[in-house]
Amino acid sequence: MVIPHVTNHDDADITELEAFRVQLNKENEKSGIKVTMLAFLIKACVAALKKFPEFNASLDGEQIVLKQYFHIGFAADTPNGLVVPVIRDADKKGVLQISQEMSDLAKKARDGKLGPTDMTGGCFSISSLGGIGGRYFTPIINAPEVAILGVCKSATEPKWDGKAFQPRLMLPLSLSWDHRVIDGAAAARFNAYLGQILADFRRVLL
Ligand code: CAO
Repeated sequence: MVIPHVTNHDDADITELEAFRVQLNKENEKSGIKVTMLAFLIKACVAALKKFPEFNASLDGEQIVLKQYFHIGFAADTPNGLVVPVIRDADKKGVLQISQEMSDLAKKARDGKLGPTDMTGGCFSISSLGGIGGRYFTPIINAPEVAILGVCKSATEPKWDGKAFQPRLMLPLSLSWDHRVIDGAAAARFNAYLGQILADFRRVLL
């Protein structure tokens, strides 16, 4: 299948979110659950998919099918190659539960033990190279999904606040989308909204 494939790049300020994540991990040290940036990204994407429903869709021939549920796939690198396990109903789960499920699924993936139900039914995917490196890339859409978010390694950068440069932790985002279903303005808005949520997570409550 040939998909007219476009990627928009943007940055999100995750300074406060990363501080919160580090604090949560200190508080939860004994629980054995490590809260990851990817778990927050899944929740942020669910909020963006609710606001921009055309991203939570699939193409069935000429027909656009809008999904009423939020199953989010995440790319996992394994000794046997790339797999995309799916967190089902991510809208109904908290960041701690998503972190735990992701860790279990990533382990299953590395051990080659994922079953077909662990990898099917996704609405939207995230591919994080944050733990490895790089700035931006073009993630390939996981058809029949119509969009995928790529994330690279965050870095502290000087940002002008109107009076002075401030050190801010910036996360590079790369959103690929299917031009038959989505247009460039919507993609830019999706990234901008995602950036707003990641900068101040209270916005998911709005
Ligand atoms: N920026 C900077 N550092 C980051 C980061 C980011 N965006 N995301 C994660 N990190 C850091 C974490 O803080 C952690 O550091 P410590 O070990 O010091 O705590 C380390 O990277 C590992 O991160 P993590 O435990 O949160 O794991 P993860 O959620 O990033 O990754 C998984 C899990 C399964 C996605 C990963 O192992 C993997 O397979 N990544 C590759 C995915 C891939 O191949 N994508 C390309 C597919 S082509 O489209």
